[in-house]
Amino acid sequence: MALAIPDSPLFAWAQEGERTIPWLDQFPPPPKEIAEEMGTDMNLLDWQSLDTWITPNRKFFRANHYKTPAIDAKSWRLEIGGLVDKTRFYSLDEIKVLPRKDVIFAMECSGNSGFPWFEGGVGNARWSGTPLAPVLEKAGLKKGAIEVVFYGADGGEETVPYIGGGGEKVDDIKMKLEFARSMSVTDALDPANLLCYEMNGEALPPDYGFPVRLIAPGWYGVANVKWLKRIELRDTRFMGPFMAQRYVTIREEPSPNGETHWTRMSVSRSHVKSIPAKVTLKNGQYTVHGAAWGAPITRVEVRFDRGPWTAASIDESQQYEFAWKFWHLDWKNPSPGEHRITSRATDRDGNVQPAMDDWQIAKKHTYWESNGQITRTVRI
Ligand SMILES: Nc1nc2c(c(=O)[nH]1)N[C@H]1C(S)=C(S)[C@@H](COP(=O)(O)O)O[C@H]1N2
Ligand SMILES: [Mo]
Repeated sequence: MALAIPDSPLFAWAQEGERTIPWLDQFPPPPKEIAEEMGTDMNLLDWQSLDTWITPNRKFFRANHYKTPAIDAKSWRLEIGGLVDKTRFYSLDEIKVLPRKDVIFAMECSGNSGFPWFEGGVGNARWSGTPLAPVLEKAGLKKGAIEVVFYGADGGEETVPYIGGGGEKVDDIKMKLEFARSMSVTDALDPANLLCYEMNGEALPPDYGFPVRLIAPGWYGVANVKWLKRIELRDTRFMGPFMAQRYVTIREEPSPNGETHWTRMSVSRSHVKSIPAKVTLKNGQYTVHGAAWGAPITRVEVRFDRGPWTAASIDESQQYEFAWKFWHLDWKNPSPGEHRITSRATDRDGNVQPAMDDWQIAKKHTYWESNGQITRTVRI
């Protein structure tokens, strides 16, 4: 199933003769240590210069926890093992001859908006590969298999505290760490998941997972394991650090009887989100442009300062469940001076993007899954 690529400037973005009014609150660049730790600069999206609906590969953000592994496509094999009838190794050519499928998916890092410098950790690309489910089914899932673990070829060494049953530290264990994430068998068999080998019609570039990565539409970036090397079926839940330590959302959740439950959940599916991307001026008309993603979007509203919420126009010319949507709103006769612009999106299930002081965000104690409403400031 091939899709026509709608990558031309769309829906009144980047029109001739328009001027972008710069935000007063520009995001600072990522701190140097972060860029160094990541082994690559993160190449974050610049919202004000965004002018295509598809994010070109050279403008797509990067999030690497270790060095990008050098992989020789000829000798590379993907292992499907563990609780399967027969362990199988696929070469890249063997994957490429399987049925091909495309998905346009706006992938966001779950840390996006969790730090002041981090607002450009999202991009909308066309990913191509072969559906994962038939590959798993062909391997023959053994009775008792409940978990699918995806291992990347990257990793490092880590000293892991060994905590006893009483919460006491027993020892430090130095272990070899492979980047890995898991899903339940049910989630892994979702027909949307791809063993992906192309990004916007090119072979996956090295930093983006060459030769094959998992693409899990509807999940935060971290679930989309790059440089896949092994897929393993297990009969117990997987507790690797990228599931159970480093990407964990700690939140106080209200319950119907008025109690508060503290929860510690592994980052998984993404949530409804939007951002005012830029304000433009053309022939005396101010327009706010933005994007919305994280779940299928049905409504976007904008407010100026503390004014009422006003519905924005959503570009419905692109109907893709997992893609982002662009929206805009003409801003009639803004008064001179500083103004604050906030957007909020609503998804197909009726979930509304929370305000920063709603409990979902205010009672969240870790920076992941920061889908609160974003406010930007501009001077007219
Ligand atoms: N093997 C591997 N896969 C990975 C990562 C990683 O460090 N190693 N980073 C994850 C995170 S946190 C994100 S946000 C996305 C980023 O994908 P991108 O670099 O293609 O934008 O990849 C995910 N997959
Ligand atoms: Mo991420």
